[in-house]
Amino acid sequence: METGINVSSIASDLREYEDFIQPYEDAVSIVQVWLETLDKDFQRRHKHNPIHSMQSRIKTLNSIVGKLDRKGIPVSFEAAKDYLTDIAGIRVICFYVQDVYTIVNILKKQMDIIMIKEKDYIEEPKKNGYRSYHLVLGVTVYHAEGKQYYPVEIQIRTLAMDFWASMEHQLCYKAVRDDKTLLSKELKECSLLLEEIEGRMERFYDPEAEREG
Ligand code: 0O2
Repeated sequence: METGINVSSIASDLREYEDFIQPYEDAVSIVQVWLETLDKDFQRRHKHNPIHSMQSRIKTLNSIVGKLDRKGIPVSFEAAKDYLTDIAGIRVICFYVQDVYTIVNILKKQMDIIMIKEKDYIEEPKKNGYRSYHLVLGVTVYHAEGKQYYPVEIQIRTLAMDFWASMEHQLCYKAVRDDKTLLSKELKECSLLLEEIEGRMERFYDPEAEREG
């Protein structure tokens, strides 16, 4: 029966995607182990877990194709490898702003990494109010044939920053609305309020006290 769908071509694309994506999954696993170790070590030394939670994600084939298309780059796995640094991503949610910087500093000291991109949107928030620390690390993945760096985008932010980013994404993503100006103004104000609130709460956090307790 002629379905118009080339099943063997889809199967071969999927196989190619699986081969392509495997080292990115390996790179994410490596960073997750670093972060889990760091969190446990910090708890042992300071009686405090800097990491509240973590999520990782690998871009789907559809999303890779969509992003290359949007950037006007002809779609291929080679192009994805050369131009996309967010195929593998990890989001790390912390309690306090100082935890974010603790994690950033420890990650930067890991062996077998290169720094590809670093943006401190906490020190310098985006115009819309977005706050977060972004790193793209090249993480060494060892294969039978040798080793290679694969980029992992790591977004590190506090609970308050994550709350704002999730709400902003929910309210703005693909939304067609006629109150955009008011919404942007409100979101900016909410970001400043949340920054103030987390600062007030963080003032009560004393790492020395936790160590003694
Ligand atoms: P998704 O679906 O979360 O992956 P890039 O866009 O990656 O080519 P750029 O501009 O250097 O390059 O990226 P940047 O500024 O480091 O931001 C990358 C990611 O941070 C975004 O990925 C979002 O996840 C998050 N982000 C950045 N700005 C905002 C913002 O204003 N609001 C929210 N909610 N999230 C933001 P993607 O690919 O846009 O989306």
